[in-house]
Amino acid sequence: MVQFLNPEGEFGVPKGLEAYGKYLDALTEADYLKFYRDMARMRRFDLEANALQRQGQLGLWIPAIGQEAAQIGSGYGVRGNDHIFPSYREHGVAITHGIELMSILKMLRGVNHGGWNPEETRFHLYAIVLGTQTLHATGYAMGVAFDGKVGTGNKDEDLAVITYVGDGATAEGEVSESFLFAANNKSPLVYFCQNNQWAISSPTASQTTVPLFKRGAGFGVPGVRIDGNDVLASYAVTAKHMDDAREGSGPFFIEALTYRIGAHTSSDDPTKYRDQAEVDHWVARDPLKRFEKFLRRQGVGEDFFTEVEAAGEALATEIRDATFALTEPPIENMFNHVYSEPHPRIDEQFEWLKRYEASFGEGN
Ligand SMILES: Cc1ncc(C[n+]2csc(CCOP(=O)(O)OP(=O)(O)O)c2C)c(N)n1
Repeated sequence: MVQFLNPEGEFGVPKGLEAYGKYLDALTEADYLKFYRDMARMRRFDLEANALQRQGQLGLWIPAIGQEAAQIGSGYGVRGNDHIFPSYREHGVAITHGIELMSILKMLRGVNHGGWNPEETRFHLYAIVLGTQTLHATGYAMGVAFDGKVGTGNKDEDLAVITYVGDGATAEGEVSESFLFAANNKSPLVYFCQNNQWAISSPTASQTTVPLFKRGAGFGVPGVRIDGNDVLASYAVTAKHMDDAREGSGPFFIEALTYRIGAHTSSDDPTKYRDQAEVDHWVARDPLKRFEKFLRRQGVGEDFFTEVEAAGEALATEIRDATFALTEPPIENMFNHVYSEPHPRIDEQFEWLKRYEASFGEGN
């Protein structure tokens, strides 16, 4: 397992991992502080969104507490023109790629259709149908190769694709199909699997009899396991395999061992299927605390942590105010993006809905 920071925040590059370790040599103190700021931002956003859901402001919340190192590290390992195909829990990766956080909350309140423009950010839409995003990513990566944007040596033009997938989702047929197509076409694709130990109430052991990082090997997709609670491992391993993919070495699978500390979603009660002792074990391995210990060892002072805390409170206020200010969208939005061209059946349904709404009388 690739690990550079132990749970006490002590840093070391173990023998044999130098090819990954060299990616850390290029990091400056500003990069370290950015990693911490964004991990803390992700956590504060999560806590506030959860509270907003509990107060009836959101239809659903999908917590990612505990997965900050996996997401912020890998998000920063993705560069240049690369494209990202997330599942539905990648709020931290979204932060690293400029997604407006309110657009995630609007989707979970049901006032937009989950739309942001991937062309602006290269961060594609959340995919709730498990595993489908791996096929979307494979198709995109195959297209990149057909367009001749792999392995040319032109750093401004070449690109790779990353897709995020859960441990449970690896059991879906789509993921195996994507392995086959990506390997056979030597596609520039990295799979980043956050093994957070649970697929709702199903433990990882019920999805696989071999470690997940070996799942792709029979298809020709090699893999590695990393400590997903170590932001430096997550960054370095993602950056290296994205570089390799961009240079033409084909697909690769990263299994980041982490833990979902919160519920699967706000509709789930994890106390029904897992023990508190297990949760406590992982809380003691909190990725944010581990990185804080590392930074303090590096000499980062209290002022920085105070500033980050204040920024978190400001973010929380900002998203609360913005959520309370949201208004209902016009009903035609529901019909606007079904087809690219107008369609008589859709027009008919819209007319029916308008008559139905009018039947309640003015002001209803
Ligand atoms: C094809 C499909 N089957 C079932 C579901 C219901 N479902 C939503 S999330 C989930 C568990 C997924 O677990 P995992 O892939 O480990 O990701 P995590 O939620 O832990 O991030 C299930 C079964 C779905 N969304 N899509």
